[in-house]
This record gives sequence, C-alpha cells and structure tokens, in this order.
Amino acid sequence: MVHFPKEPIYEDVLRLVRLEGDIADLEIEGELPPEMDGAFYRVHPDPQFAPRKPGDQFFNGDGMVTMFRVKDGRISFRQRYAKTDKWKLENAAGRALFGSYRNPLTDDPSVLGQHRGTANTNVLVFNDKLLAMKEDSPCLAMDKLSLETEGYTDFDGEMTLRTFGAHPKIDPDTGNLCNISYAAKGDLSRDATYFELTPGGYIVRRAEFEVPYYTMLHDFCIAGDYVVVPVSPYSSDMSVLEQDRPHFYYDRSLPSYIGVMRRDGDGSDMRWFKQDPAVCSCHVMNAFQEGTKIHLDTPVSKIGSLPFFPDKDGAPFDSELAMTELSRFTVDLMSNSDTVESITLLGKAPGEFPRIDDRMAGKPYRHGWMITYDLEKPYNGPPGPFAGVINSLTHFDVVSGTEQSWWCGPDGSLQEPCFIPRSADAPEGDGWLVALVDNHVTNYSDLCIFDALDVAKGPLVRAKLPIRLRQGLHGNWAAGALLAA
Ligand code: V55
Ligand code: FE
Repeated sequence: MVHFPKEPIYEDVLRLVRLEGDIADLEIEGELPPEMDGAFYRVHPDPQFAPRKPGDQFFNGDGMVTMFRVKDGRISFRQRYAKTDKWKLENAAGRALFGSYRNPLTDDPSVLGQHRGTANTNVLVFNDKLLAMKEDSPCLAMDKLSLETEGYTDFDGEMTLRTFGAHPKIDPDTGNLCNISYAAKGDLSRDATYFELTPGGYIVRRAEFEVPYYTMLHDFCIAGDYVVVPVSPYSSDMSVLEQDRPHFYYDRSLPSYIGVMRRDGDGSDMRWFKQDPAVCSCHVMNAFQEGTKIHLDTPVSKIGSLPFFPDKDGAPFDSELAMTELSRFTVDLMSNSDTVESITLLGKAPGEFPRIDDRMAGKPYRHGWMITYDLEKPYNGPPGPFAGVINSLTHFDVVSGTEQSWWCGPDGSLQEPCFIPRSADAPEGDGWLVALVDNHVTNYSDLCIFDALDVAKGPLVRAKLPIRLRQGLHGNWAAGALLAA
C-alpha cells in the first residue's frame, strides 16, 4: 500500500495523478482550426512511490509526460511516465530507493552512483526523439509518438557531460539545440558548459566556464552571437546535504549576476555583470543583441521567488519581495563596468513561465506571454501551492508596451502556455497559444487554445480531460512535419 505523508505537496490541488493512459479523441468545445497539425508535449512531477522520508520537494517527483496530438480537427491524449533509471530501479524494488531532492546522501546504498534524475522539468522533440530533461542528470530519450522510454542518451558519444540543462533553446537560424549544463563534475561543483548540438545530434560548440558560486543554473538564453546566463543566489553547501535540508537555500549576502560570453568561444571571455538588488525570478522570456548591447527580458523580483527553498539565515519568505515584474536588463559590452547598465520595466502583471514565439529566440522580438497573478480576483478552490494565484494569461507587446489578460475564473489555475505558429513562415505571433487550465473545484483539466494575439477573448477551444493534471513545469509544440520524420 502506497502511503504518502500528509503534506501540501501531495494534497488538494497537488493530489497525485500517477495515471498512464490514452484517449483517442478528446471531447472538444469550440472550433478546432482544421489546419492545426502537431503535438503539444508537457511534463509534471508525479512520484511513483512515497518518499523515503517526509519533507521532500515537489520538484523531486518522477516525470509524467503528456502528449496532445492535434490533427484533422481532433485532439488525442497520451500520458506515460518518463521511465528514468531511477523509475526502473524503484519500480523493480516496489518502493523509493532514492531519497531527498538532489541529495544522494539520503539514498539507499544499493543505488549509489546511479543517475538520480526524474526527467520532470521539460520535454522537447529534437533529433527525432522526445527529450525529457532534468538539470541534474543526462537527457532522457523517449519515442516521440508512443512515449516509450528509450533511456538516457549521450547522442552517440557526443555529449559526455553527466548533466544536461532543462531549458535548451533552438537557434532559429541553424536549428541547433543550444544549452547549458552545470555541476556535471559533481554535486555543489561550480563547473558549467555551454554547448550546441546540431539537428543531427553532433556537438559543434562547447565553452566551459565557472559560476561565481555554486548555484542553480536553471535557465539562460541565446542573444545573437552571445549567451546570457542569469545567476541568482540560490546556493548550497555540504552541511545542507549532510543535515538533509532542502538542497538550495537563498543567500541574500551573495550578489546576483548576469553572465555574458560569446557562443563561439571557449568560455574564457565570460563577463559577470552584477545586477543587485533585482534578481531574475527563475525563467527568461528572451534575450537579444543590439550592437554592443545585450538585452535580457525576464520576470524580476527583489528576492528569489521559490518559497520552498528557504532563506539561508532563516528569514521568513516575503511574498511581496518575491513578486515579479517583467523587466529588461541591459548590459553594454563596450563598457568596463561590472554592473548592468539599466533595468527597464516591460509589463505590469506579475507572473512567471514566460514564453515567446520560439522562432524569435535570441533575436529582437515583439510578443511574449506569461501566466500571471491577478491578486484582486476571488478563488473558490481548495488551498494549496500555486492554486488561486496563477489565475490569468497575459500577452505582452514589448515594443508598444501594451498588455492584455484573460482570467480563468474563480475555480482554477493555469499551467505554462506554449505558442503554436499558424504555419512555418507565418509572421511572429500569428498563431495560437495553448495552455492547460485546471479546475480545482470539479477536478478536471481543459487544454485551452487561444488566439495568440487576442488572449483576452478567452479560449477558442477547450479539449476536456476526465481528470485534473498536476501543476506542470514546461513543454513544447512539435509541428506535424517533425512527427512524421
Ligand atoms: C526548477 C525546477 C526543477 C529543478 C530546479 O523551476 C529548478 C525551477 C522541476 O525541477 O530541479
Ligand atoms: Fe524551469
């Protein structure tokens, strides 16, 4: 009998799903555009077994991958676990063998040295596979149609690092997968690598650098010829692991940085620009190059916005300081300064999970979307992390400075959106936005499809699931042509 501890990360709005299955043809409200062809993949953490000890992190759940295949006016649903080495070892044992989030000291001795990854952070079709990613381990390859797990991949020996970042960017000009990996040399290590894999799976660029202190290098961006790496003071040390406290703490005494270096170098040109007192809250929207200047657009807060990673000195989580504003950091590579040149406000609605039309990655762009927090609105559902806060979807025009939002109603919350271009050569922003809307009163989730440039109108289509999915992390769209290949 599986028995989960009575903790908010397993209850109410975060009740586990742990369901693999298929639905051939979802019930749909509204008119699904007949020309839409592709698949939306997303992933959420969903522990197969109860934790070895109470007090684990939401981020430690096994990856549960969902595929919504859209074709000929129909949407099918397929959901499978990402069957990591951890998942398989625990499945064979019938219980958890791996302990706390990113703490191998809490593992059963039988799994010493095994990859601890859960593949629960992001999924993306690349090099003919569905890649399922977690930043502490290699990248897991799954069949893009059946969702059967093939196993960890090193791209035929090209990718020798033990870790693979979970927020790769696809360079729209080359099709290369651009990514950073960190702490590949071991837990708490300061090593990091920027690399690019061609669509055929060959490593063509590799630049090594060291971060100013051990930190969670969760997201980054390409910006023209450059790569931009935000560093916020989420850090850790051996005493944390020895005492089995949450792997990351927030250390207010450390500066925040934006690192900038060339994509085609060896990493020795990395420059760290201090950006106090603001920090990138977690994820980047986009970045681009304008002459000698580099702009990074991201939700920004005064302290880190992840409440489950505690303050190093025990300060209580301050949700006001953690509120995010979409902002633009600018650094000038011509200046000798070691601080950012400016921080400009880009939007009003606080939020996270920023997205763009990915064909604009690393380029000057106009349209962005985030799920946002309208704190004035009521909430009728049960309590729980995220619920009742992530209640709106907002489109930001970062050129004109205008924004428009859709509120999902009092019963639910939203998951990260994803942009779908109308066609491969449609103008930027011309297409749809897809996002899961979870109803915490009925316990159903709907896959909602919006007109990307008119989200205020509300969903054009709701594909109705007979279950509620757990709050997910990230996902991506794969056009039909990629699925046929
Ligand atoms: C994040 C998510 C993670 C993780 C580290 O959103 C950072 C930030 C889902 O797992 O392991
Ligand atoms: Fe993320």
